[in-house]
Amino acid sequence: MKRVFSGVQPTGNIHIGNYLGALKQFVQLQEENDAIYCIVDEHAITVPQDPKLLRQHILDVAALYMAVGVDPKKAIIFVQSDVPGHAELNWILTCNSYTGELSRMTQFKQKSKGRESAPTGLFTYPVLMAADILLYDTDIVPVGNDQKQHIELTRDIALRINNKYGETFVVPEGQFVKSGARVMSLDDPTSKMSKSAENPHSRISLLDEPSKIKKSIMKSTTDSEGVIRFDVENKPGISNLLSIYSAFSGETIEELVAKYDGQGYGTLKKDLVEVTINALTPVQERYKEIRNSQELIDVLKDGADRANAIAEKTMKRVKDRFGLGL
Ligand code: AQP
Repeated sequence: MKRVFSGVQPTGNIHIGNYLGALKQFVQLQEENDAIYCIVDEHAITVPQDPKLLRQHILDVAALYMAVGVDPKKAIIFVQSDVPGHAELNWILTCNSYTGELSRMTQFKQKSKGRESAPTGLFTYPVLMAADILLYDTDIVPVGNDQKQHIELTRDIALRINNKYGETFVVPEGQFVKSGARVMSLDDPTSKMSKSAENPHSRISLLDEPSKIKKSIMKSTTDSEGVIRFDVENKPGISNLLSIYSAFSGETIEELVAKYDGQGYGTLKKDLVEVTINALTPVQERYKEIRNSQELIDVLKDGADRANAIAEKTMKRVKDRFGLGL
């Protein structure tokens, strides 16, 4: 059995990019692996958060994990800050990473753009992510394409420490889906769909009402050519809609292009609205049952206990290698 680990930040409502890029894989991978899924609240505070809202979002994300099909009988579900090992290992890894490699992280460059001075947490965020992964001797990390660079950094840090201190960490691999690994923004298909983007019509959240889903898709940015074909460079909007459609329906891009041959963008968008609503309705129903239940709290408490037991073993090994403590 392989160990699978991944996480989502409780920075807002999960959108279809998070779902198609990461969560859908969480559900598939829990079947034949030893899966651990985290709500990474310590990552969320790299940018200012309203404390009351953050607590709500932690529970929202946990309920959405279960609503999309993550099963607490098959996978551990827990909140990052309930396991102190994340912050502890983060420091040890920070002492073994370099400002040069962290400066090259594109996500940091984007999030700190235009600022003279950025929060240190935003800069060292990829090291905390490395700690999250290495703490659990992870083999596979299911994530969206935007995390590729961070997985590479995690591997570099793990190999660096293994070479210097002897075998300490399992060196993990990222796992990316074919369709939906990078869902783009609906209003600007050259940038990725994001929870924190200002325009709510740039994304579809898993909890959006059908009327909102319809509006966001129907007004999504396309082009003036009027031909439905997959061409990310010249037709990023239509290509994005085709990718989302394919990821939800299971039809290949080629099948979709043939199906819509000679038809207008309006028809494609209308059908995509239906496909999306059909995919999200059962998730929303299950979410309503779970969100305010005691079951959710019990799952997170039990998950934290089980995650802690694994993390403590790793920390003991790491401290031994580094000569820390008694
Ligand atoms: N647009 C996307 N397409 C495919 N996968 C995506 N992911 C994020 N955006 C897309 C994947 O979702 C998982 C959880 O992401 P996260 O919450 O940890 O952080 P993020 O990548 O920073 O996501 P957002 O939505 O853009 O959040 P904000 O706006 O708060 O920064 C990851 O596996 C990620 O790859």
